[in-house]
Amino acid sequence: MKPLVIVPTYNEIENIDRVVAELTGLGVELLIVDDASPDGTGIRADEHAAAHETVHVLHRRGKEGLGPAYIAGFRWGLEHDYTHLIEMDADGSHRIEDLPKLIARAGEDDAPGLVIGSRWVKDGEVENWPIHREILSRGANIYVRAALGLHVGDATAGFRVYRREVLEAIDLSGLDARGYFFQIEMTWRAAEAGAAIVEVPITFVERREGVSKMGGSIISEAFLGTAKLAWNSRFKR
Ligand SMILES: Nc1nc2c(ncn2[C@@H]2O[C@H](COP(=O)(O)OP(=O)(O)OP(=O)(O)O)[C@@H](O)[C@H]2O)c(=O)[nH]1
Ligand SMILES: [Mg+2]
Repeated sequence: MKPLVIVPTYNEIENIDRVVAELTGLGVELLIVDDASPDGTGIRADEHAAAHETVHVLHRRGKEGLGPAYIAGFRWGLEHDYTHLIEMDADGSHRIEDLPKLIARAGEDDAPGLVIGSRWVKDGEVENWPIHREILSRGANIYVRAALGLHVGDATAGFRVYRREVLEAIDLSGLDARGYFFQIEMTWRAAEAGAAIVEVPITFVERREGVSKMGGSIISEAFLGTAKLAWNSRFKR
């Protein structure tokens, strides 16, 4: 197994040192995908890459959203010889102690195509989340299950491990989602590609430093995108 953790960043200067220290401490390779953060996160990332062989950086021209950043990261990972590509936020919401559990699950004999670090399965948790965030996230997942018939508790989760074969089977150029819908659509595409999807409970912690990059347009993108996906899957084939 040779996993690569992809960490998208936009203005995460308060978080970048910690996330690099945690991941290098685990001995896992990481790729920071920075969208020209005005706060200098990309410059700091380069300094880490110069100091550690296991740290890589991909610079992009400007803020384009989470989806395009991950797709660029996946492409980079697939061009190299990684066996598993992992998504993880920089802001501390995805706890480093949960990462070995996800990787271990991905490496079990049944070799799942996608392992999701899930909040909304038994033993999954959220810490310090305001009630409106919890309602929104749970509601979104009920909607996604009803609309798409996916048997996944947490389809919007952004802490996940893909086997390279699954990403190779998905047409990444056909994806243009920027926010949570990126995760929903990738879950759908992985299922369509025949990947076995398993969930591992995690504790999701509200970000402590820096500010959120997700706004209202990201929510409507997820709502409308899911409806469109459901419509197309029912009537267009
Ligand atoms: N490269 C890149 N990274 C991004 C972009 N938008 C968000 N990110 C990163 O993606 C991860 C998740 O974004 P967050 O802003 O934490 O989104 P969120 O977790 O829904 O929001 P919070 O609950 O407020 O943390 C973080 O590491 C961000 O820095 C973007 O446009 N480009
Ligand atoms: Mg976050």
